[in-house]
Amino acid sequence: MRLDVITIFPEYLDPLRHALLGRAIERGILDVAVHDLRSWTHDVHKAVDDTPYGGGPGMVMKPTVWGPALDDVAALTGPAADGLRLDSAHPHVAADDVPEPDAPGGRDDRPVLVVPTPAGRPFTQATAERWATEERLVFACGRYEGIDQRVFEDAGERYRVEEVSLGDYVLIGGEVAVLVMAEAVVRLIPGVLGNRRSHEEDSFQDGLLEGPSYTKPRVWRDREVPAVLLSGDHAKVDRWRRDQALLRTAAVRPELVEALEHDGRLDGHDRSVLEGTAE
Ligand code: 6GU
Repeated sequence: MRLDVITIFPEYLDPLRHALLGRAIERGILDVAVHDLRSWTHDVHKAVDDTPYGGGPGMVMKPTVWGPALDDVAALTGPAADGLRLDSAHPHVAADDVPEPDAPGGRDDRPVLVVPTPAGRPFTQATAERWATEERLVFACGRYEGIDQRVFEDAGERYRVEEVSLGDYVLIGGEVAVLVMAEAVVRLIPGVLGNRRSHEEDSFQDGLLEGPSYTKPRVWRDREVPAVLLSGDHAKVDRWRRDQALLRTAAVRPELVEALEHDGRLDGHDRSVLEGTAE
């Protein structure tokens, strides 16, 4: 997978090269290129924003800067060619070879353009799973009051544009959101996590939050590890873990349990655990 990030604060994205993501880069599973939006400015002040039409506070990022930046990153031309690693092939769509959005039979190979914004659709584990199978993800980090809307209408010719939000709060810009989303996506790529089972048992994988975990010592400050975990009975351990997951989810995210009930994904035992009548 190749990730491109366009931002006016390239140094904000340095953590992408550390830890888990850094290891994926070293092992050739992941390529990351961070592009300074100011490379596409045309004036001596390198202006990326201007006052909003219709008035009001703040500034809006300029389509005349974002448009060429997105063109070049899609095609890996101009200033965007710099980040290209020549030792690995990255299939991409040439500017004069744009596929139809719903080409019948053919897979849509336009990159996904992710636009982090509190006004977007919620980013969830399902989003991360969907993006984890993509060849290319391009992230457009806006600051100030956002980016001129025509940029995204126009980019629809070269990208599958998705405006997404991390939650119901406001960040200053998209950079930190990109770090969050990149980590959620990259850890799902096969070979990135050492232990394959470790994401099959994640929170959200089965619609539930994960229950508690324990390690040695068996007794710590007079607190014992639950006996079932020492029983060696794997079926009993699995059942206990699901019970704990159900109880935690019902306590902190009751709407997730309601969704499972609605989808017919709770059995009789699950219900008796939630009602407190299980033996
Ligand atoms: Cl994805 N971006 C920004 N700028 N603010 C946010 C957000 C994203 N999600 C919540 N607030």
